[in-house]
Amino acid sequence: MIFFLPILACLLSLATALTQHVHDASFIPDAVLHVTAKNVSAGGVYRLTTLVNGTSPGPTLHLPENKVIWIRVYNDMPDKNTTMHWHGLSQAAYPFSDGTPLASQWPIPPLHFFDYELQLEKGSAGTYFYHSHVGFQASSATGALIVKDSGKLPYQYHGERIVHITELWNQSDSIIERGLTNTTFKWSGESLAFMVNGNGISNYSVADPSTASVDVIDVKPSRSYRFRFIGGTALSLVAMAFENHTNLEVIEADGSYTKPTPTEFLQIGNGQRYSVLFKTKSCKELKTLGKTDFYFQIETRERPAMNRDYAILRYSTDGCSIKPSSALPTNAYPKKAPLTLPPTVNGFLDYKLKPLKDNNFPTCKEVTRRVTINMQQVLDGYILWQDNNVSWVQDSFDTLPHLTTPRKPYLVSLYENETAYLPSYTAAVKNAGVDPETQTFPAKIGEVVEIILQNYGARAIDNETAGGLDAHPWHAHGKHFYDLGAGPGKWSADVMEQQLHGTTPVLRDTTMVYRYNATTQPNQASGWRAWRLRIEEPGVWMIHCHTLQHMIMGMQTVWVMGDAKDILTVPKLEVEGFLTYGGNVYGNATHHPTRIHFSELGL
Ligand SMILES: *[C@@H]1O[C@H](CO)[C@@H](O)[C@H](O)[C@H]1NC(C)=O
Ligand SMILES: *[C@@H]1O[C@H](CO)[C@@H](O)[C@H](O)[C@H]1NC(C)=O
Ligand SMILES: *[C@@H]1O[C@H](CO)[C@@H](O)[C@H](O)[C@H]1NC(C)=O
Ligand SMILES: *[C@@H]1O[C@H](CO)[C@@H](O)[C@H](O)[C@H]1NC(C)=O
Ligand SMILES: *[C@@H]1O[C@H](CO)[C@@H](O)[C@H](O)[C@H]1NC(C)=O
Ligand SMILES: *[C@@H]1O[C@H](CO)[C@@H](O)[C@H](O)[C@H]1NC(C)=O
Ligand SMILES: *[C@@H]1O[C@H](CO)[C@@H](O)[C@H](O)[C@H]1NC(C)=O
Ligand SMILES: *[C@@H]1O[C@H](CO)[C@@H](O)[C@H](O)[C@H]1NC(C)=O
Ligand SMILES: *[C@@H]1O[C@H](CO)[C@@H](O)[C@H](O)[C@H]1NC(C)=O
Ligand SMILES: *[C@@H]1O[C@H](CO)[C@@H](O)[C@H](O)[C@H]1NC(C)=O
Ligand SMILES: *[C@@H]1O[C@H](CO)[C@@H](O)[C@H](O)[C@H]1NC(C)=O
Ligand SMILES: *[C@@H]1O[C@H](CO)[C@@H](O)[C@H](O)[C@H]1NC(C)=O
Ligand SMILES: [Cu+2]
Repeated sequence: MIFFLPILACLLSLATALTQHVHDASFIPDAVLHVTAKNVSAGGVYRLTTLVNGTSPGPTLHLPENKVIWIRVYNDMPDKNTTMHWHGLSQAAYPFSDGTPLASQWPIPPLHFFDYELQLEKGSAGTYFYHSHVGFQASSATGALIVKDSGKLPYQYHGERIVHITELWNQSDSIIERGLTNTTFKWSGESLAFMVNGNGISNYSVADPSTASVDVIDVKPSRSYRFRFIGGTALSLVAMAFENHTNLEVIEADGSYTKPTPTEFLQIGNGQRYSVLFKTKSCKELKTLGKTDFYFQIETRERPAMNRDYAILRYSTDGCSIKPSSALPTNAYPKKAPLTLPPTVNGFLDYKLKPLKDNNFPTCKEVTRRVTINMQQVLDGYILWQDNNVSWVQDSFDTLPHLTTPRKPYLVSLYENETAYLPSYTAAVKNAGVDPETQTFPAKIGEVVEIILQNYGARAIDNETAGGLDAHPWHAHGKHFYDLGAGPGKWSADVMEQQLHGTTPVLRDTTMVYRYNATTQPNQASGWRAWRLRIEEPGVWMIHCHTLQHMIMGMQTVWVMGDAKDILTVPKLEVEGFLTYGGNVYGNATHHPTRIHFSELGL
């Protein structure tokens, strides 16, 4: 780090020269997204839904690496805040761009817009998605984000298909959020259906048959495709497979290429992505099978209720001398499930995935500090989730008045130099990694931190929830972590090292903490996962469970990586417009936003 010091000093002096740009009509963003809330029908069910450009999922973004990108996000809702998070992409050079309210930015107020300045790191080509980070909005306000390969592709294929999986709910985001944070707790219920690219059929009464139809994925015979799976579910872990197509090969996980890893099915947690090489049948094989339509079956795992949903893989038979078989219906499910999917695999693809290229995995000796995050459901008037005894939420302060989460984004507080919000590294180290004052996890640039995510049986006072366990998909913002794998019971260094032996951990941004059993004793350790992080990118980064219900109920941590001089790359005067809710970096119908371009720092 010492090498950077003279450069930083030079940048700071340069910084004062940054221009304030008015983003008037002459400013053309690379992409524009409009967030609205409308009563629309999907899967046959009407619901007040948060949409992007009028649909869920919203439009797919195809973005280049290593180039500055501006995305303008309009909050067209008259009564709701929103933000946009670029899931899996690190925006270290653009500190206000991560889309996390109360962490890295104020939310975009109703009827305002915000220009996100992004740069996608060289080597980040892969599969991502964007989603709102406010309340339950991400359940539908989301879309695929593909970072295009710049050089030669490591794998060859004829075409690509996106399989973006979300869930359907029958109540609005606000009602679900209100129920979860009320003293009179009201569970959201389980989802009504899985949606593939926005299409599916509700498992509850269909009010609008015109939208109750499954997704059709069109392919041609004798081709290879890259299927990009996006786990955009709010709540459920999902298992899925194709009928008669079991020769899948995973080639990418969370934006990093892997060596080809064969699998017959996929199990995807909320926030995870996989690319899979998929070889289609030849005309001859289709003839033998006697069909050209195949079911793609998808099922809930680790939840009390089971949804079983479908899409259809449909072959075009142009150029094949076969008659197309009678097509499968798109408006009804098969009477009997065509596939028997395996039960939960605790450790799906763990230790199997290998990075395509050396990824600078830090050895055990390089680890400078270990932080254990103990996660647990608690009942203290409210039903909440705690990480090391902290429940951290982004809103609902009127219904959760006793929570002491700061009400101002940490990045703003850091710029304002309010001591009450500056995390104390020393205090945190003495308190399981979390600074009691700010409720953040501080880390120093240059550290190699091992994070142990430890699942615990619920500490609850009623008999029904005591000892309860859930599976949790944990997601890290910022730089990706090296995934060290997982196991049952309580973490132990010996067991972990033994399991790691001879394997080559991959970089991920979301991996599963499994539960191994639905219940255990209260305060009983039941399941762990471990990560290693090279702390190299300064910023305010969230690390949280990606189950939206759990996030709303407090299952989130905020990390402050680097100290003030690492994080505050420009003088306060230049970011004044970011420091107040609705400040002048947020545009509206009558005001063009004014702001500096962090890219002019040349970081
Ligand atoms: C979203 O909608 C706006 C307005 O209709 C349009 O200008 C923009 O191109 C759309 N965005 C994408 C990514 O398609
Ligand atoms: C949404 O619209 C449908 C059809 O017009 C209507 O039946 C339903 O009550 C509306 N739902 C809400 C939540 O407004
Ligand atoms: C929007 O966010 C601001 C700042 O956090 C907050 O004061 C306000 O209550 C929020 N508004 C809504 C409608 O949630
Ligand atoms: C949502 O679905 C559940 C289960 O069928 C039902 O009890 C509830 O009334 C539905 N809520 C709304 C708002 O439709
Ligand atoms: C909390 O729940 C109670 C009972 O269901 C309800 O009357 C109240 O309106 C809810 N509060 C909020 C803020 O939603
Ligand atoms: C629909 O939901 C019910 C109740 O959870 C469940 O028993 C049934 O299997 C579901 N059906 C499908 C097709 O998912
Ligand atoms: C195709 O899949 C069905 C299950 O959907 C199975 O019954 C059948 O045996 C499979 N055919 C072949 C040739 O594998
Ligand atoms: C959490 O609180 C319990 C008591 O309620 C205490 O025993 C435990 O040490 C605390 N854990 C952490 C990590 O602060
Ligand atoms: C923050 O305030 C302290 C005094 O309270 C001062 O010593 C320090 O230089 C300030 N830091 C910045 C980045 O302004
Ligand atoms: C829990 O169960 C025990 C015995 O099964 C019973 O005595 C106790 O009253 C129950 N407590 C609650 C809060 O329901
Ligand atoms: C798993 O849960 C069942 C009840 O759901 C219980 O009987 C059993 O003891 C549990 N096993 C462990 C290892 O906790
Ligand atoms: C539009 O933005 C300007 C500048 O931030 C602000 O003064 C004005 O109140 C805003 N208008 C509305 C309707 O929010
Ligand atoms: Cu969770």
